[in-house]
Amino acid sequence: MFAFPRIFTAIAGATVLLASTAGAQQRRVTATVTNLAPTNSISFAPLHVGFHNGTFDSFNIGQTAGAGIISVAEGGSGTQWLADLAAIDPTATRGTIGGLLQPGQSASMSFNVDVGLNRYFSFANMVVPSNDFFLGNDKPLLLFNSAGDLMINSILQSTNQIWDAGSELFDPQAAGFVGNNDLRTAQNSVVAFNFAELEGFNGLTTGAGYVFNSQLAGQQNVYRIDLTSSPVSVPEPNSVALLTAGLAGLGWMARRKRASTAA
Ligand SMILES: [Ca+2]
Ligand SMILES: [Ca+2]
Repeated sequence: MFAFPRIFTAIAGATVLLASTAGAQQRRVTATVTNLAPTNSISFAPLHVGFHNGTFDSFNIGQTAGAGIISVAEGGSGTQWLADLAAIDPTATRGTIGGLLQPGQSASMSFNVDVGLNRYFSFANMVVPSNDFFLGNDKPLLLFNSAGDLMINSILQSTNQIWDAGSELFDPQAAGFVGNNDLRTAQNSVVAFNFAELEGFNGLTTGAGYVFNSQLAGQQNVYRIDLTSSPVSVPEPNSVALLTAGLAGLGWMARRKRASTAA
């Protein structure tokens, strides 16, 4: 009388939970980032990413950058950017990949993504050295189709896609990675493409110890995000039903045993 109903209630609860997880189109998504820039050229701060429902818009070309993007571009921090994303879409999957990524280096991270809800992708990181340069997507990128399949396997970023946040004036003395990052002079401008200014850092010693040499030309690939997706393994409904029946059977046997012992 006592043990069996309690076991049954617990199993019924577990069944409901597994069924709702299976219906949520969960995928295991692995993102690998690679710095394609020449040796001694630009490095990148950790990449902040979000898989979301498409309502989060990180910034707009030709407009003043928000606090989230300014924080990424001037100091590499994703705290504000990730909080902004969570405020717009509380169901988003968010994270930060790797550490300082020097030329030739890669880093990976895996995420559980509900691709039924969160089919879009946004990313942002700081380009170093710089005062306020960053990589990021102006418009949310549609990654998954309605069946939950990954439609984009690789996101390439070239020199022509390096943004200037427009928030801090170019000044090597105040630039992250070669100067004092606590200093800044407000630029009061808007988000625009800019990689030419990076040559202004040539010959300066970076925080990683190498002497910077931009070597960058137009249309040159500098960064890649590779994406893979696989189903998250959850028990099939049939095996859940069998497990439930099996455990219920065990509970029934235990009850029988107790009953016969008592008799
Ligand atoms: Ca935008
Ligand atoms: Ca600037």
